[in-house]
Amino acid sequence: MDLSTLPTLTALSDCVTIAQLGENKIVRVIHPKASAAVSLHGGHVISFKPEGEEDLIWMSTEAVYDNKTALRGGIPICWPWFGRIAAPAHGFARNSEWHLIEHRESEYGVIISLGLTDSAETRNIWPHKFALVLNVEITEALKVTLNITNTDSAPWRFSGALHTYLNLGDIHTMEVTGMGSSYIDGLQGGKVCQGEDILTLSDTIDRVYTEPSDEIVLHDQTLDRKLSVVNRGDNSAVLWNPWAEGAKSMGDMNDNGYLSMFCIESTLHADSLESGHELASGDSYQLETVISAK
Ligand code: TA6
Repeated sequence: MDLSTLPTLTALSDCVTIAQLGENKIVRVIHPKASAAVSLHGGHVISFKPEGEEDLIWMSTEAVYDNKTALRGGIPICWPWFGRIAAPAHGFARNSEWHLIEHRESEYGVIISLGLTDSAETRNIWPHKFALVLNVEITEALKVTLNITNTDSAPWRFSGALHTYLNLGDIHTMEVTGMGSSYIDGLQGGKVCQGEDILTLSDTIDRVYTEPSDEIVLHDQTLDRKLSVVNRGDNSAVLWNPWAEGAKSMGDMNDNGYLSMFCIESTLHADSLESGHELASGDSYQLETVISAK
């Protein structure tokens, strides 16, 4: 995506502007170290390009920027649950309008902070009070931290994910290491399986890896680079690619889209709302992912 062509609505500094993309408002960062873009709808990172690199983040060419639809690609914020254990799928955060709290910049890069708190609309879906702050740190690496605070008077439970779509040259020439070997297979009804230490793909995959290493590495032979993913606050890494049939079945993914994307997700996984992570009143939790090119 060429960020520089998006019309500017407001200039916040030399590096940070609010721009328009379809109906969505985008916080656009163009800094000597990296450029990036974050949609206020969804609190959704849609681009991260360190200087001299191709985008590390994949966005679907068919993504719908109508300020209503969850965006296909980027880093969807799945919260207060991951998956289809309740409706809407992956929670409501990726479909909510976030607000810009602040932006800070230095010679090393820019930090954008967005916020989302409960409203009548969110309490109608999930009856709890909360405050989310999303810090997006744009330097030579991209650090995305979701700060979750229980502002209610009683504890509640949650799960979630930073559902990153990585951009790659060709899925057939990709190898992934560091995800561990134990996984729950979403394509086999949640069967617990043991896999290889190196993952290559020739078909769809939808797995929850339950013992990932500190660093997961995607080796992209076509673009001749390695993408490093370091997650914190997670209990698993979800790896997903819909392959050709899955891509065809999605209205917002072009038929060949699956060839150039792979999801490595920082996930706090739970099988149900009831078995999610408990957060006491007044307490906070952080879910994080750090992505860089080597
Ligand atoms: O994270 C993997 C997954 O849960 C898959 O099962 C797949 O459906 C994907 O997310 C995309 O979900 P979405 O609701 O965005 O279509």
